[in-house]
Amino acid sequence: MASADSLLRQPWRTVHGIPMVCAFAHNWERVDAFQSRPEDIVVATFPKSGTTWISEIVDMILHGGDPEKCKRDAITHRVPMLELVFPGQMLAGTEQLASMPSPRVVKTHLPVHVLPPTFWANGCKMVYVGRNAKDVAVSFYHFTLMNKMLPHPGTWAEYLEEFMAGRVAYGSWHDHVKGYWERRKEHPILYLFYEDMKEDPRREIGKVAQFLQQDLPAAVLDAITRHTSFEAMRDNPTTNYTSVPADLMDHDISPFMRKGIAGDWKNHFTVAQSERFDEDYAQKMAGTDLHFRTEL
Ligand code: PPS
Repeated sequence: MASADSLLRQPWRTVHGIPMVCAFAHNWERVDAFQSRPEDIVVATFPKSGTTWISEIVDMILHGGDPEKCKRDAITHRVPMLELVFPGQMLAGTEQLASMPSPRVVKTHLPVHVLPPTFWANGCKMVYVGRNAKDVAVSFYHFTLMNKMLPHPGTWAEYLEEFMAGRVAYGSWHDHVKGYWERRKEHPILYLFYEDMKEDPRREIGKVAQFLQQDLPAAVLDAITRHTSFEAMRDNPTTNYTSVPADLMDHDISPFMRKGIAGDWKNHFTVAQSERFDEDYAQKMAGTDLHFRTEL
């Protein structure tokens, strides 16, 4: 295994045809060979789509809306990321998960064709969150500036080209969102949208509770809604990622909990970039009935 320093700002490696964070690509057999349990709950997203938000919501639901129980540990430990590994700094996600009691909540950004087959075979419930591509691109750009496990993104204009071409971690946003959208027809996947969660968080939290067969009183739904607001999660050290070593994530460059809004892309895209993006988007999303809102 390479040393930690030699894994920072490295080019992508390729795993099952998609660009992968260099550190994560080492010993990929650990992911392919991972054994799910039927009661596992998978939280799947393209990066920067509200993964941490939905993870906290699911953990709160499973703990009856008790915020103190959810402050037992950092979100990265309560909801381990399947494919994550960084030598010397963090225990691999697969190892964290192996020692967890059920029901485990498993975070992953893997697209449908890379997710280990065991999750499909065991019929594991999945909660997918999609977020409009323009806001994802902006959020991912800022995250790539502050997260040294990823290659340096260059300028915004350069990064946007990479994003559109699917040359970012986990590959094409378009393929990712469409993959789970199609798979939900044959597998228990609750497909949510970040913009819907912003519009009416309590309504969307109710959908998650129902999907997980947790009958929660109105007061508990209210408590979960308050606890998982952007402001509450930004100020909560167990959800705001400040526990990740600073040499990996530098919040002074851009905080993990950055803005938490729908439509921030308007502050970053030029008119020309937006038009070009829309044209490319129309081609890549042609023929699907999957639609995203880019503003509220
Ligand atoms: S990661 O690294 O892929 O797991 O990141 P992820 O958690 O998917 O996405 C981070 C973005 O989600 C925003 N966020 C929230 N928005 C609204 N409400 C809540 N509670 C919330 N929690 C996190 C976070 O601010 C990132 O978006 P941007 O646009 O960068 O602010």
